[in-house]
Amino acid sequence: CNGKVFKIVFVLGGPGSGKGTQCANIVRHFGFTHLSAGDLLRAESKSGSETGIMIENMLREGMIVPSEVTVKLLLQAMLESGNDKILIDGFPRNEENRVAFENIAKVEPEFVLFLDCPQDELERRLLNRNQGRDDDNIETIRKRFKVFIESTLPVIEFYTMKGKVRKIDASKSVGEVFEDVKVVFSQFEV
Ligand code: UP5
Ligand code: MG
Repeated sequence: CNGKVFKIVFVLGGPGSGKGTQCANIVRHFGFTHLSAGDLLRAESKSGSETGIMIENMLREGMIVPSEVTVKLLLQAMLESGNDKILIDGFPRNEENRVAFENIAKVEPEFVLFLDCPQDELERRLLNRNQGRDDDNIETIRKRFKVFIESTLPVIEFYTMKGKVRKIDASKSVGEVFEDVKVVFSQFEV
């Protein structure tokens, strides 16, 4: 990627599993830059451009935005970060995302942090979040779960086969989850 060698960690898990929350802690303790694909897409959706409107409609339906849009935003943010240690939160969400990123960025993740949490707990968290996200209503939340199971779990399975997945029980408290996250990142010397 422009001659720079990035150390990438993908952070995956169902909607509301705590990806954003845990990434904020990882940044503080381990010096990574946190890039949330969803946050980048939400920012882009407000641009008012044609692509922005397309993104807004897809997010409202819990659908996965085409990788050409997401990968471009991620690469731009990676280069702008000035950091070589990057947490990519909520991406790749399907095989198409994964292959596009590998082909364009020409980099594989060091490992994949998988925040595993049962659906009823995720639903409770998202319905309580109250941050005005257009996709935090029960209909879209259910669609997001379905897309996670159908499209994102296969990506996690792919990396499991490669021995790259570090799975954590994300149903515990924020602090307890972070204790387990710390063990994973402490073993990874960069
Ligand atoms: N909370 C967190 N941890 C907790 C804990 N251990 N115990 C109790 N409560 C906990 O947390 C969610 C809520 O739970 C918060 O209120 C938090 O305080 C509490 P958060 O850290 O925000 O969880 P996170 O996993 O980040 O949830 P988020 O809703 O962001 O996950 P999604 O995967 O649904 O959302 P994302 O922003 O990644 O994607 C949104 C949409 O963008 C997708 O549906 C898709 O349409 C689109 N998208 C793409 O198309 N392509 C991409 O590559 C990425 C996104
Ligand atoms: Mg998030």
